[in-house]
Amino acid sequence: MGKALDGVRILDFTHVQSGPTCTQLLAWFGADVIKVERAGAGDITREQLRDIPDADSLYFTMLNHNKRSVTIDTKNPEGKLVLEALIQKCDVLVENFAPGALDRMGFTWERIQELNPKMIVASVKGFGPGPYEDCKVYENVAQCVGGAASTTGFDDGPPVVTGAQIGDSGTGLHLALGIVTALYQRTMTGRGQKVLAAMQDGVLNLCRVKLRDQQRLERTGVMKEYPQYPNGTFGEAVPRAGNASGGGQPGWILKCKGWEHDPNAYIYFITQAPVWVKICNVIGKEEWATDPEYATPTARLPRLKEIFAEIERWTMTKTKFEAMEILNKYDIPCGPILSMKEIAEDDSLRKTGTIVEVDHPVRGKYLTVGNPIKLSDSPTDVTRSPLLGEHTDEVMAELGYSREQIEALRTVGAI
Ligand code: CAO
Repeated sequence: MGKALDGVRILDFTHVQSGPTCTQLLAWFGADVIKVERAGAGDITREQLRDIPDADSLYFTMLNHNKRSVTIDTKNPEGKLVLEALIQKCDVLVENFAPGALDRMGFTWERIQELNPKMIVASVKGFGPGPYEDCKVYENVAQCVGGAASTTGFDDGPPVVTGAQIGDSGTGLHLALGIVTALYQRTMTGRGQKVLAAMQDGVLNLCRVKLRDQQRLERTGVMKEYPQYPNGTFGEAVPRAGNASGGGQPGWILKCKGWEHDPNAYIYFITQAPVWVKICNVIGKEEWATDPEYATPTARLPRLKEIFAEIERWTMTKTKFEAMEILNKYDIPCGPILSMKEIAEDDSLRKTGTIVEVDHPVRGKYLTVGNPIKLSDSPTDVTRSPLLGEHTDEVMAELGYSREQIEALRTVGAI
């Protein structure tokens, strides 16, 4: 079966996490992704957080599947010519260098357009145009400036960053959407364009509901579904809401059997209004179903702490999986807190290709997260990440270089 992006060639000038997640997705959808790396060194993550000496790290391998790797010194005049040939041959250039790095290399938007007017140039940057546009940015910085950290954690503690890489992988995902959209527009205009995904913007997009709450707070001075209500105080900005649900369905994380020893023996429990009577029956508080102090969502809001404490008395008598099984029978929304170990061992995630085992010639077998987006006509086959420069000769030959020319470029350090 063909792939959705068959025939699309990507010049992948990305490194670390944000850019590579974007081009990995495009590769999974069938694009030919040619990763250009610094000769002799490669993407810095190849050697970061190594668990096996001299083998590409999991950090690198898990972000660079299904790509080809060529090494080019793009500051070498002859290396620049190779890059120019690649620009002429590709549809999209994706980069996430520090602001200005591509220009300093001599590849301004204007120069790229001269070489290939159909080229789409897609960039991840920390910030969009403005006072911080020249700043370098990493994941947690993006979480802090995009509104995630100030709204995550507990009210009596400091801001907290999340384990989900919403700044890096989240922005990579935004950029991938921008790229396929620009490719679609190109089918009508015949022109390339610039695509920018700023990490601050990507995080803020994912924190949209918190900007909603900021405005609700300014209008009413209180947000009744937040744990600060009814006894705490609200300040001027959206407070950290602990484990409260984001919307109008109150939820909280509750202890389950074994919580004293297992840091993940917890379940997320949502007191969804339509199943309130079932919740009362399951936890043995049948009287709450008709008691006017508990029977309606509005009546429950000031009592959520007490209600969750009562539900927890029930969840603590079950393991998180037992609780999940019982609650699911009644359509009560809930979810066990799964550890990474449990996720890695989950059969259903392996069956769907969301967790995949990959073999690598140097490091051997390892687990990775496969394509989370499933297309019925474009299935994903996850293949291992390339070794540094593994495809340099192959790609150079495709660009029309002879064996002698390739050797000569290698001798001068251009590739
Ligand atoms: N040949 C020769 N030189 C190369 C090259 C190649 N193949 N590939 C890259 N380089 C050079 C660039 O030309 C640039 O040199 P100059 O600084 O002299 O212009 C340099 O390598 C690129 O460096 P950088 O500044 O991008 O890298 P850094 O490690 O200092 O910074 C990062 C890393 C991530 C902070 C920065 O790239 C950045 O802010 N990127 C945008 C935001 C982003 O994606 N952040 C997420 C990173 S993942 O957490």
